[in-house]
Amino acid sequence: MDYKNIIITKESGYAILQFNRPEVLNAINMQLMTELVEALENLDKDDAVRCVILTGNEKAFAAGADIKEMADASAIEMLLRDQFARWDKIRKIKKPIIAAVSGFALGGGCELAMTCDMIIASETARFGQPEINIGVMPGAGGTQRLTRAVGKVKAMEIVLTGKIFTAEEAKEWGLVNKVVPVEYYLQEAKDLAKEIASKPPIAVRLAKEAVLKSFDTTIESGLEFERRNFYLLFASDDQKEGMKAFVEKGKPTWKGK
Ligand code: DAK
Repeated sequence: MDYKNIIITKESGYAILQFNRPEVLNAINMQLMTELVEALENLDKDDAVRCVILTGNEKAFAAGADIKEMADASAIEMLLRDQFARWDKIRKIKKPIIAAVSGFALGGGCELAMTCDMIIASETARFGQPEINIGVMPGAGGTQRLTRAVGKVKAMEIVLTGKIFTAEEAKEWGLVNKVVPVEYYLQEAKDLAKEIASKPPIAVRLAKEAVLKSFDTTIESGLEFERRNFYLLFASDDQKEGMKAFVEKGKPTWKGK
């Protein structure tokens, strides 16, 4: 595929998908979103890819949706653009996605990072939902995912003031997994991706699915869902291989079957 707004690099076991609009701090326009979703869906079908890293550059993960593209849109134009359908597709990706964030992750950029399954941040990362400062509010999950991650009072403060917060604060509030010096954030994300890529793929897929289920169900049906996925794994060759290797003190070789 010939992409203009993203760059895809494949490494052993994982892929890196880098936003490529540095001149506007990786502001997310419709074309970038279309490319991103298409690329993610293709990587999701690629057996050689077991984990995906989304990243920007040192200065910006993404400074939000492209304000210039939506500034003059009417409500009906926004509706017809149907951008939410594209954003929703990211949620359906089965492979784990790690956001490697440095610099600005604002508005839609912060929402995109939160749509990922894990976030590795550089010390220079800056998060926020500043939509309130331009007359709107978060529109791609900011009020929902942020609230689940940091709790009601913090989310209210962030969304209602639009204030930017640091990587360390994000870590302290439970939004990011790890904060490292800027020289290492991508390497840290790669190490995490490599580790996940070394695990049995079906178990990874069903475990991700079960964790995400916890966001939209009761504890009772979530536990039921988890149990079914757990039982299902006993139908995989990898379960037999993993447990046999443990008993025989060997090393398992995963088939992804
Ligand atoms: N959109 C378009 N261009 C942007 C941009 C953005 N979000 N952010 C930065 N840029 C552009 C700037 O206009 C500038 O371009 P030129 O003027 O050079 O042509 C270039 O990037 C460099 O930016 P600055 O000169 O401003 O750089 P500074 O270092 O001085 O400031 C900053 C960096 C990040 C503090 C500042 O650029 C800034 O405040 N940016 C806007 C941040 C923001 O408000 N983000 C939230 C946008 S609203 C939806 C889904 C999601 C959303 C909406 C709908 N649907 C599914 C329908 C999300 C909405 C948002 O994210």
